[in-house]
Amino acid sequence: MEKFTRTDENITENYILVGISADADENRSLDELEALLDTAGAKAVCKVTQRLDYPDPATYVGSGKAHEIKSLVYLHDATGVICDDELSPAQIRNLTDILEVKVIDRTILILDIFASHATTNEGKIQVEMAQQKYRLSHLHGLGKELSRQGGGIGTRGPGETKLESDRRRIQKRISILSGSIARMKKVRESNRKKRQNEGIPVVAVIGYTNAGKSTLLNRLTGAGVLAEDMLFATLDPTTRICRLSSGQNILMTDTVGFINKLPHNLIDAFRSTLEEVRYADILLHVVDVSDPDAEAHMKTVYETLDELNAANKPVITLLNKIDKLNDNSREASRFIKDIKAGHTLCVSAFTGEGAIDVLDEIEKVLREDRIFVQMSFSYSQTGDVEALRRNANIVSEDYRESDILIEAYIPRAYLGKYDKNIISDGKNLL
Ligand SMILES: Nc1nc2c(ncn2[C@@H]2O[C@H](COP(=O)(O)OP(=O)(O)OP(=O)(O)O)[C@@H](O)[C@H]2O)c(=O)[nH]1
Ligand SMILES: [Mg+2]
Repeated sequence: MEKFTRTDENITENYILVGISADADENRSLDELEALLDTAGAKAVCKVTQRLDYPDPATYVGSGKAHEIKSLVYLHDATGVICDDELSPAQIRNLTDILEVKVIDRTILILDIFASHATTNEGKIQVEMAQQKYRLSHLHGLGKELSRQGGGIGTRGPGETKLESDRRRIQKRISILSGSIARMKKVRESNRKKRQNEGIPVVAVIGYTNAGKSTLLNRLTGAGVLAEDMLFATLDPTTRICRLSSGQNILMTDTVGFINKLPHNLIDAFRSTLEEVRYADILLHVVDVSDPDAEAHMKTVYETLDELNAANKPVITLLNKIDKLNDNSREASRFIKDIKAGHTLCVSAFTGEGAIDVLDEIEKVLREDRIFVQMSFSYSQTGDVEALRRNANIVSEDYRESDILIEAYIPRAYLGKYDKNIISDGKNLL
């Protein structure tokens, strides 16, 4: 896919970026906002940070600052102003009155990028759901913007019409979308059940956006997933099969990237897609170690996992992009510890350095997480025995008169599945 460029109108939008920070000299969040803006095809002309602990409830920045920004708008002939946090309807209204240009926020920008990157029906519906919810909760503030002609950030995705300012219509649309999302959730659940019955372990590749998740999936499985230097290139999870050196197959799933201040409506709307993470056996956490904010990114990833109730899983952290580091930083990166991860490796998904070790590490974690069990199957359950052979290390099989007695190391995750067959368990492999 080509990098997203504005095709719906032939203008480049120029924005003034506004943020608040406890430390006004360094506001890397605004650099990230600039990267998001770039991904959306617009340009940052100037960045303004005000030192504040909390946003001003009326105007986000103080009203004096807002008037300063107004002169900057004239100076740079800016199309609009974008604030680095989600604004309340009142903040949008008041700032628009002062600045007399379009005022948007980080949430609407992220929603806009998601809208233009969603390719599958499921992805599109989920993004629209988040957008409609945002519109519904910001109707008072967005009144002017919604009827504005000309489009631009915040108006892509579901067709922008005057009717969308009608609360009831938005609510009706939300209820239609909820129905579709519930149906898609059912399909996902039944697919997941099928996969669980086949007993192939699932490894979810997670991490901050642009960390190299898709590049890694491509490297390990030859998946051919779009990997680009842009934020949120991947919205729809791709799952590929991958064979470990022991011969065991695993499923690897690429996922949507996380970002600081990821809008809650988006997390909610994408919950069924993100459930893939919740039901994975192992999380492969990809970190761009060449990014000066790598550690803050890891923190954001774990906070998002918490929100998804997916925090308590074996994690293998990959310090990726080591090819971009000089020898000294390479050495230093070996000391970066991810305290939440049981295993940490340095890799380059791009050059392939360390990629083989990743598969070996997955194998090790899968083995660690196995339990020795004795099981009994009736002769009518030979299908289950067949499935067991594919995902367990069988120690012995005894075809007795009334049943088949099997001793095996099975993944801990499958204890529940074979609940009725297990006679005794307990002895760990390692
Ligand atoms: N130098 C270098 N670049 C890498 C490496 N891994 C990924 N990249 C680059 O980083 C950019 C982002 O890679 P992706 O694989 O799309 O990242 P992602 O985590 O899937 O990103 P999203 O889907 O947008 O969340 C691309 O330009 C890749 O070529 C690496 O090991 N070294
Ligand atoms: Mg990706």
